[in-house]
Formats: sequence, structure tokens, C-alpha cells
Amino acid sequence: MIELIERSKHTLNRKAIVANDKTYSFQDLLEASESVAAFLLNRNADLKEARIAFLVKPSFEYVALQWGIWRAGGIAVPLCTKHPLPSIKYVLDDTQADFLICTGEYQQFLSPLKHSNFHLYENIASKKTELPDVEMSRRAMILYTSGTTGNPKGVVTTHNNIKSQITDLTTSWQWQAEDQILNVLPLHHVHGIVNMLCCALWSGACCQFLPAFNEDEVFDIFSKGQVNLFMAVPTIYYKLINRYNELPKTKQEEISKALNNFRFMVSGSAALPVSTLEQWLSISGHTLLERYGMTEMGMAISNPYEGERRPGHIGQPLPGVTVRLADEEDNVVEEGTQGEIQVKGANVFSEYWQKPEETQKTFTKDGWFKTGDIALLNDGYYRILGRNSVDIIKSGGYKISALEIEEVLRKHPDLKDVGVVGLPDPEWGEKIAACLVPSKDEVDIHVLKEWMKERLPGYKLPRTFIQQEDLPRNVLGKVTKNELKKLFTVI
Ligand code: MLC
Ligand code: AMP
Repeated sequence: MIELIERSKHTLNRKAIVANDKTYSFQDLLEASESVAAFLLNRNADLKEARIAFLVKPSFEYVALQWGIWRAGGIAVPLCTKHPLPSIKYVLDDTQADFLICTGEYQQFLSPLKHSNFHLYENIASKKTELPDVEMSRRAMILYTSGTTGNPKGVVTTHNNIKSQITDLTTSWQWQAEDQILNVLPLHHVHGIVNMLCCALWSGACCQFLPAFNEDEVFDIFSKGQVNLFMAVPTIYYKLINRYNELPKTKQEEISKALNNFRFMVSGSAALPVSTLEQWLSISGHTLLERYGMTEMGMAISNPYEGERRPGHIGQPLPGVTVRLADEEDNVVEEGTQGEIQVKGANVFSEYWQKPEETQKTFTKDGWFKTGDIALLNDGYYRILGRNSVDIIKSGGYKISALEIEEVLRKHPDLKDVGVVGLPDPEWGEKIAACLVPSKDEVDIHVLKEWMKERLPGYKLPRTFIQQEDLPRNVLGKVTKNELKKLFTVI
């Protein structure tokens, strides 16, 4: 976001990024991003919201690209490093990406796409150029999110939206220039991009990357004592707790001692089980601060930084965000009644990329964003009860559309039909399960899994399978997902 880059000119010599055992300053970021901007502009005055897609793991190079795109007036489209080629191609086609940039490690993987403007980050030479004035009302980023309608949608946020998402958090959670956060999350979603990377840099603080999550590496970094903030999805806390319990007592004590010195720790992107919160409290001495958000709006509701963090609850609306609970007709519900969380504020996205009808459907007539999450206001604290669609699954903090997986599987020649659901799971939140209806003989699951891997990223792969002659349906012939879920519990 353009104002974030302007701010960094006041903290030039401070440590901004730690990655690959190297430390980079804000000055380093400004210089590298200026080269990126000059390269993209190629003597043009302004990218005028051209979409620049990039596949780069969490690193200094990722941030240099993100900033360079913004400085040149483009829209940043970060790609998922775990996506197979068809998913990447979908995003490139949907955004009509003008450029595709990657670091060397992804060159071979991407080359079959034959993008007409495909470049290596390593070939971007240092250059200086006149940079455009980029208005804060312009589009800044497109992130892909799964919906209830099959294919993922591009969520467009403006520089102003992102600024509001950042400042709501930096003020509420009292970010300081002395902070150093460990970021282990992917950088194609708001949790990793906005809550950690952008909030840190906005505060003149440091973001340390670990490009892929690994329990032991996380504990090693904690033990070194440089990091004082950590944010993650509940699955990661679950995995850390499991690993901690396997470690010898001396190692456990070392980790717990380091964690005790942290300023605070956050969980979000999925419901935090109270048991996970309690176990982490006994390991770290911290009651995890649980907050609630969404790609379309950044964070909306948070437990307090100071004051009671209530287990099983998401807290109160952030200062710049207005929240209401509404019924199916979008009328505000009576106090003590559950309803859909609807949100207004400068944090809320502007549109789904080139999907005006879907954009319109997700807002009420008077401009409230309809989240689809059902909640209850309980003694001043919001509590999530579920979602208004069974076709949205949350697994490992990723939002996954059952319909998208079904559409892919229906293309398999040996399948007549398929129904996908999420089953409760203590580690993943939900685990993806598929009920297959083979066209003739039983399907070989092992072979099917290999087939799916070429078409879907690992986190979207079903883990449990059953095979049936047909799917449970209602009198209208529609698949009844709740009945389908029950079929898995009897196996
Ligand atoms: C991976 N595996 C799964 C799985 N994902 N199994 C079941 N369910 C899943 N969802 C399996 C793999 O097949 C593999 O098994 C093993 O786990 C390791 O795979 P991996 O890809 O290396 O997983 P790992 O790196 O351990 O990933 C776990 C994770 C990751 C929790 C780090 O899922 C993750 O980064 N989640 C965060 C997503 C995120 O950022 N969400 C925020 C969205 S924004 P095998 O057998 O092959 O070894 C948002 C808004 C908000 O929600 O409020 O923040
Ligand atoms: P995404 O679309 O990936 O941004 O995911 C957003 C969704 O994650 C929300 O609509 C919620 O369903 C879910 N979510 C985020 N934070 C929480 C939380 N603290 N508790 C329960 N669900 C959450």
C-alpha cells in the first residue's frame, strides 16, 4: 500500500525483513522496489492498475515485488506457491495478468504456461525512474478466495482498504517499532500479508519469514529470543503443542521461557478450540488473542489486547469497523438472537474482480457486507456459531469450496457423481471428505489421489473417501449434505 512505502522513508536504517539468515533494512526495500517499479514501467508513466502476478515464496524478494508493483501503479496478484499449474493458470486468465514474475526456483514449473510477459526476479536490474503519484483510492491487490459458486473469486482491495485494515490492528494491538514477528503463513492471504507483514512494516517493526511451517524450526527461532510476536491459525498451535509434548523437559523449559517474554500471541482464520487455547496457555503463559476476519474485509472483530480474552469468543468490533447481526431478510436481529455477521467500514473490499453480480449479491441494499458467518452476541462478546453454507469448508485455516472440488472430480471418467463435505477434526478444524459414485466398478483411491494432485493444491484434497451407488437427496433431487456427513460417521 502506497502510504506504507512513504512511511518507510522515516525508518530507513531500521531492520525490516529477516529471511534466509539475512537481514534487510527499509532502505534495502526502497531500493529493490524502485528497481522493480522501473522495470515494470519500462519508460511508461504509470501501470494504470495492470495486474502483476508473482510466484515467490515468503522472502525479501516477495516484499520488493509487492512494493515495486504498488509504486508503479499496478495491482499485486500474489500466487500460491502450493498451487498446481491449472490453479495458477486460472488466476492468470481471470485477472488477465499483464506480467508474470517468479524467482528462479519456479521458472521451470511456470514455463509451460508460455505467458507472453514472463520474467525472472533475478533479471530485474537496478534502475531509477520517475514514479507515478498513486492515489489511495486506486486498486492495490487481488487475492483469490473460495465461494459458494465453484470457482474462486478475486477479492479486490484498494490502497485505502488495506490502510484501514492495517491501522485498525496496529492501534488496537499496540504495534511498536521494537516488535519482531515470526511469519510462517503463506503470502497469498490476508493473515500473512496484512496482519503480519504489512502491520510490522507500517510500525517500523521487523517481519521474519520462515518460508514453510516446521515445528522444530519455529521453536528454534522462538528460543533465540529475537522474536516477540507470533500469529497463526489454530492448526499450527495444535501442531506446535503436539511437538512440544514430544520434546525432552530441558528443551520444553527453554521454549516456555522464551515464549514467556513475548508481547502477545494471536490465533485466527478458524475457530480456536478452547482445549488448544488452554494447552498453549500452560506452555507459553499467554492467553491467545482470538480475532475474526475475512479476505474481503481484513479483520473485523477481536478480543481485547488489554482486558479479558474470552475463550471460544472472537471479541468486539475493531474501532474502524461497524458490525451488526441480521436475519435472512437482512433485518437486524433482536438482542440475544443469532444472526449473520454483516460489516461496514473502510476496511471492506470494493469488488470481486470482474464479477459485478456476485459483488452486488454479497452486499445488502444499504451497503452492509454479508459475511455468511453466523454469530451470537453473548454478554458483550461475539461468538461464532457456524456458517450459512455447508459448502464452505475451513481446513488448516484455508477456506475451501466443496463445489470447486466436486467440479474437478466430476471430470474424472470413472465417476458418475461426487459429494464433498467437511468433517470436524481436532487438528485441521475440518477434514475434507468425498463420497464417490463410480460409473461402473469401484474406483482405485490411490490412483484417484494422484489424478487429483495434478489438478488441486494439497490443502484442497479430500482425505477420507467412501463409495456409494448414489448420494442422499431430498424430494427435489438436491444432495442433502448433512445426511451425507452422517454416512462418514458410520464407517
Ligand atoms: C495438508 N495436509 C493436510 C491438509 N493440508 N491434511 C489434512 N487436511 C489439510 N487441510 C497434509 C499434507 O497432505 C501432508 O501430508 C502434510 O499434511 C503436510 O503438508 P503441508 O502442505 O506441508 O502442510 P503443512 O505445511 O504442515 O501445512 C499446515 C499449515 C497450512 C497449517 C501450515 O495448512 C497453512 O499454512 N495454513 C494457513 C492457511 C492461511 O494462511 N489461512 C489464512 C486465510 S485468510 P503427507 O501425508 O503428504 O505428509 C483468513 C482470514 C483470517 O482466513 O481471518 O485470517
Ligand atoms: P477467508 O475467506 O479465507 O478469508 O476466511 C474467512 C473465514 O474464516 C470467515 O468467514 C470465518 O468463517 C473464518 N474465520 C476467521 N476467523 C475466525 C475465527 N476466529 N473463528 C471462527 N471462524 C473464523
